[in-house]
Amino acid sequence: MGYLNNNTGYISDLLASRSIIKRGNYALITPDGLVKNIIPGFENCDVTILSTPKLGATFVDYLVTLHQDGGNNIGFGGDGVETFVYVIDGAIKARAGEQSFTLTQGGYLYCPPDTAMTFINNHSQDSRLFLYKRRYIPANGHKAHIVSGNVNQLERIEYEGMSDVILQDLLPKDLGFDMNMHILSFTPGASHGYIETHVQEHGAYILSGQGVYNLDNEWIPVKQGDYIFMGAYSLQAGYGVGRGEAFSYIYSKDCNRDVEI
Ligand code: UGY
Ligand code: MN
Repeated sequence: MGYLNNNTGYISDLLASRSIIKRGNYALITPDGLVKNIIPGFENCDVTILSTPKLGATFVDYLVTLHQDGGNNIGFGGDGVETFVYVIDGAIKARAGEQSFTLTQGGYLYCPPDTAMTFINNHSQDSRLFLYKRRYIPANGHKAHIVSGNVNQLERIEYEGMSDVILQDLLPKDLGFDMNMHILSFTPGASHGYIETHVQEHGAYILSGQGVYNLDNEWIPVKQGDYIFMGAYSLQAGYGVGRGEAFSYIYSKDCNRDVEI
């Protein structure tokens, strides 16, 4: 195990961190404390585990850096576990059953629970991935299927009537899917229209910009490279701040299922 950003050894400043962990409620995980995890099947990769059931999530998120020829060749997911991969930067070749895909920056692949995915970075520059898995919840008469696309080609939807907040839906609105992935982008000064309080969970990776985020009614500065877990009922909303880039994050959200009692 080692630190992800290779920032190890003697330090020249005070030990401090912006990360916050409130198990079962929310977490802000900043890049500086992230470590590399060894996971069977992941070769020549730096894998960092983010949300897990130990934090209170029903899903697992990972940040993966693939070095040359790095990847997962034995299969990630399947056997009842759905998976999703998003290319933050770089380019990979991925497979889902018999189908193969070339995914460049903004490219993504969803595999339903009966299909494991494999992927490889077959060139010399590193590629970085946001990776997700969750045990699929079936619904009678409906089925999920393989989906691949690129966010650079996706429709940009004005979010809840606000032209400076843009939503992109990465997966179909289809009852076969028990989760979706979205990207939400705020130009500086834009915000949610209200503080959300909902049963659905999110794992959000900040792709660009800076924001001030309300987590359980604490306003917290966040920026590109930070990761946020929002548990069920965790109060949440954000403002885009800064001078340039949109504050933009990719996030998962469970959907289309009743609550088990
Ligand atoms: O879809 C959502 O629940 C989303 N608006 N939540 C969020 O951005 N924290
Ligand atoms: Mn939400």
